[in-house]
Amino acid sequence: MTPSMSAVRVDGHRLLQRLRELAEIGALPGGGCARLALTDADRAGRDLVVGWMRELGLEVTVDRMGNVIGRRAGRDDDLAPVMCGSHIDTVATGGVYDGNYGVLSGLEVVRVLNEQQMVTRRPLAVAFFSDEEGSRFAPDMLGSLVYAGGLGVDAAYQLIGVDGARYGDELQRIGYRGEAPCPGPAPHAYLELHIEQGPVLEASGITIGAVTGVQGISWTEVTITGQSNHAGTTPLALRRDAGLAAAELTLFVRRLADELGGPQVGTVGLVDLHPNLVNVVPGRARLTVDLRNSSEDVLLLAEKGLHEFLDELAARDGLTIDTRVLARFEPVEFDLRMIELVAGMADHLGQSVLRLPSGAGHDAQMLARVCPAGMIFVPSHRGISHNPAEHTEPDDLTAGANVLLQALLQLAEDA
Ligand code: HGY
Ligand code: MN
Ligand code: MN
Repeated sequence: MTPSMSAVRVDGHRLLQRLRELAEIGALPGGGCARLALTDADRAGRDLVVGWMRELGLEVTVDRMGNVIGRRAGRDDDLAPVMCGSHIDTVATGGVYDGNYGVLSGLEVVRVLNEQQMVTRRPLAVAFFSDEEGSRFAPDMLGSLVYAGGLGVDAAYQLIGVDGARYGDELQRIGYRGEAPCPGPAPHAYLELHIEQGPVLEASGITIGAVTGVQGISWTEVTITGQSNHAGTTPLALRRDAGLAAAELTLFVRRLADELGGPQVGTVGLVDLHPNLVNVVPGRARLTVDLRNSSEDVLLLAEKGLHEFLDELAARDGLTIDTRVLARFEPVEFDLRMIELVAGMADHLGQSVLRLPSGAGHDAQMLARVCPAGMIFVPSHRGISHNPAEHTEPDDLTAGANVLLQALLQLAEDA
């Protein structure tokens, strides 16, 4: 890497400005944004970012899953590119940094290199992957999962969202059902810059996280069928109350996580009662259970405990309980070289650094199936994310983007 390359830095103000512009799409009253995958808001966000990619002279490719990759030529242009990126879809109550920060920082890197007329040995690629959140179409990280060959495109097209829409139809409707094949070509390496979304870096007073891996994820949809009945006339002993079972399941999931201890977490995020009326005993309840742990063995234990509890509940109250796996990914360890590269670059740039695992899922865990992958974290204020109050200090955003820039330049000189 030439001395001028190691001296180059991003323009943090410009990056912040881009983040603000993208945040206007799907903006929520009072802050934050909602751009659920493949909605009109997602399309508008995609169109804006693709426009920026083209302004930067990137060669833009859209693949059959709607993953978008902007490619910048290298001196040895037939070498596999070094890829960075993340996602620009959000949860329904999203902040403005989750995913967007990694994609727009990648474009800021390209912009700086264009201004400095620097050409890296390997091509560079900036990607945003479809449906990383999985809130509308489960599983999460769907676009990068298919890109990495973990699921077939045609199977992904059949996925039905929480609103009953079909993935393939919605992708067609928003005009992002591209031609490029999935699985996509394996990059030389993949580096994702992301907010931590947890409390560790801020609590430790550390600016940069060199992410060691991602914990395992287990999403289960549970459908409990009892009998709707009159709230006034039905004696307690005769009830087959799906609403009561849903409440007991929610309490059980928290107790299970407490008892397993360590990094175990458990969340019932979606509860849908039917008919959801004041004077009717609920006949049906649909819930989601999100279990996570960095140990696959303990995650399996948690899943076993869940199913045993559901069997007992069904037997006790004469309920029918059906389950459906929405997402299941084992824990992932990132490539040691990538972890040390991030830590070394943070050091080189005079930033404090901590090695830590990711509590959230990320596209990097899918790219890790096909190439050396790593992540850079910056602090989340009070550890808040998936919430409009999500915030990271501008200096931290700039520091993270400079670590990304310098690490990409190093990787792009690989033979
Ligand atoms: O669920 C997750 O961890 C990520 O936000 N998709
Ligand atoms: Mn994210
Ligand atoms: Mn997220």
